[in-house]
Amino acid sequence: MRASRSLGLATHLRPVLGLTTCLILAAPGCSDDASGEDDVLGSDAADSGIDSGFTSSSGESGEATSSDSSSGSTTGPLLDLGDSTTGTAETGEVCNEDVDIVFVMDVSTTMGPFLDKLEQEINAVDTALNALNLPSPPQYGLVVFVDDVLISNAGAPYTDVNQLRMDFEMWNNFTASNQQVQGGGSNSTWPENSLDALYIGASTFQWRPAETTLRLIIHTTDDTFWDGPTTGNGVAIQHGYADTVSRLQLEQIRVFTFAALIGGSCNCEDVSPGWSAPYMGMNAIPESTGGGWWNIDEVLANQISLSASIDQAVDDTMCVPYPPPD
Ligand SMILES: [Ca+2]
Ligand SMILES: [Ca+2]
Repeated sequence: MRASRSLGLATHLRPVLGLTTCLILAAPGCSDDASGEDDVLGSDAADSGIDSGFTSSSGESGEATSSDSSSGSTTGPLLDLGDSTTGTAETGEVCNEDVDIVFVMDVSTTMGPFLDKLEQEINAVDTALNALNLPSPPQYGLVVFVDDVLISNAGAPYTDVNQLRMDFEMWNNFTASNQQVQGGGSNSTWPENSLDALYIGASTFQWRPAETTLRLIIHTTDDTFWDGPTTGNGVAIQHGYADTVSRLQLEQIRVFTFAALIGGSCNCEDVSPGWSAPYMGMNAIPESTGGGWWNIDEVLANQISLSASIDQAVDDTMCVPYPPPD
């Protein structure tokens, strides 16, 4: 069992990605080019000023209220990078991997405003990635879900970010319909099918080799999820929570989630389990996969930059070894 620790890495957001510091000597793809960049990782979440939504199981659980304006920052992702990136001398080596990002998007009706932002900011994300001088251009994928799931391009990558943006726009317009993504009827239930969507993203997208590729899922939802196998809103839900986590880990995919704390029909339900808090005794999915979590409501309130958050997810995980399964 590894010594899991949640790190509040984002005491500052870096809007422009520079050279990524390779923190681990033995990480694949590391070059020998030494750089003096000092990529400081807070060795203790308490030092960072970031409230850790993963580790707190107290009444403060998931409260992402850190807006430490004195440091000019907003809340960053809560990252769990395993236990090997802190407490050791940093090598300062420069390292680059290819980057594959699959967007796994809830397209139920309330998600329109978030998709507006994604549509507006995806080009900035792509520009920042291209500025990293990656071995080859970034590739993207798209999975959309309500109670059912659809993977775009049959799992083939988008190589043109403008095509991806047009598909974001199409699905953004779709949200107003309150329909299922495969056209099977309307959505009358609050839970959505995040798990099958994550699973299909992991299993069906044409990822490049894990040995040379940073594999990221950017997942968004503002609600809870069906835990399969079951039937939800008349749709067969295939996969359960543990099953989904195992597949993500097998494929070495990190999940970065933009999700809510409070939601449901009363707008009073705790919707954090699985995303920023444990779910039925299991770690949150971002924590289990070496990813991170942001509060979607802070993005919508312009307290967090969507594009800077995604850039930072890449910057903080590039060449960092995938955490061993719990
Ligand atoms: Ca919904
Ligand atoms: Ca539903």
